[in-house]
Amino acid sequence: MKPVVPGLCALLLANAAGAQEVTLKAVTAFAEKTTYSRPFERFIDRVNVDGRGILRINYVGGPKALPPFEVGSALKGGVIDIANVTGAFYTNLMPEADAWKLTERPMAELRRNGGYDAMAAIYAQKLNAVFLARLVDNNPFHLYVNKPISGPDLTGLKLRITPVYRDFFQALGATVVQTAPGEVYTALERGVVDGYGWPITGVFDLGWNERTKYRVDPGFYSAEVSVLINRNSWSRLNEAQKNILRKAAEQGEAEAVAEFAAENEREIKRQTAAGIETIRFGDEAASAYVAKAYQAGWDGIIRLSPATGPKLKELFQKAR
Ligand code: 173
Repeated sequence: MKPVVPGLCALLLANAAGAQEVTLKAVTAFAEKTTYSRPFERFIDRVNVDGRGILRINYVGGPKALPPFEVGSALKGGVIDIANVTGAFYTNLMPEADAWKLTERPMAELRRNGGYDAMAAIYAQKLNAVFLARLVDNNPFHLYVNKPISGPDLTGLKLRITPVYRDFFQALGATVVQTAPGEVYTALERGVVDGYGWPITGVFDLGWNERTKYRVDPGFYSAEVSVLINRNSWSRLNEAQKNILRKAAEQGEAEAVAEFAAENEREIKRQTAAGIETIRFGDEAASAYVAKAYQAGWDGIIRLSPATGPKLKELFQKAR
């Protein structure tokens, strides 16, 4: 039947509560259908199945739609409603967001011990956002290089970074240059950089395996990618709509640790098979390397956020 009044049918078919379907605009800071967007794409699918007639996410895409380092301000300003992004990409607005990389406790514990609440307050204040779910965890970062190194001394190396690696790599003597993931391949190809920081997974997504000789072990930190929603967009939702997002968020966050445990293993084998060699430090150098990573990381957070940094450190670091 053709509706006499356009839109009337849709209105009549809307959910039992009588509310109209709400559409939320979403972007990801990582290339579509790659490692760090896939968990978010699953989140969207779940919301759109569960939310039929009530709530729909309109996925407008990745870095082609919006540069990764602009996702934070687009979310804050309400240009987009939902973002899949890592804290390092919006430190310009919220330096504390980069502290997620330093968590040594699972999110379930951080949601109980006040760690989540402390961050949520900063998200509300500085990003005008609600932190819905961490979809990536238990996924260490590594240094990848094209020149061999014999120990944790990076003097003379020029490395591609984001804020995640800046303080650590500089503390080890490296020169650093920040780029979005989309510029890494060209930087390697042209020899603009001697290596880069990146997690254990995702090296194949943009073809970097073709331009990578060595992975340095051990890894350090825990990569974080999360779903955020603009606070005004969140406030406009009714309880049924919020519950659809809460359910998919909870499910995604609960899956992350086991999912990445499996992916990390697969990816190590795949890198080896692709000819990426491992540079492995001895036990003592390895412990010193990881200790320095956390030291430099927390010093950086506390320098940028002297008021909140120490409290986050207490809540995020391993109980000692
Ligand atoms: O290296 C990066 O671009 C980065 O900071 C990051 C963070 C989380 C997941 C993947 C990459």
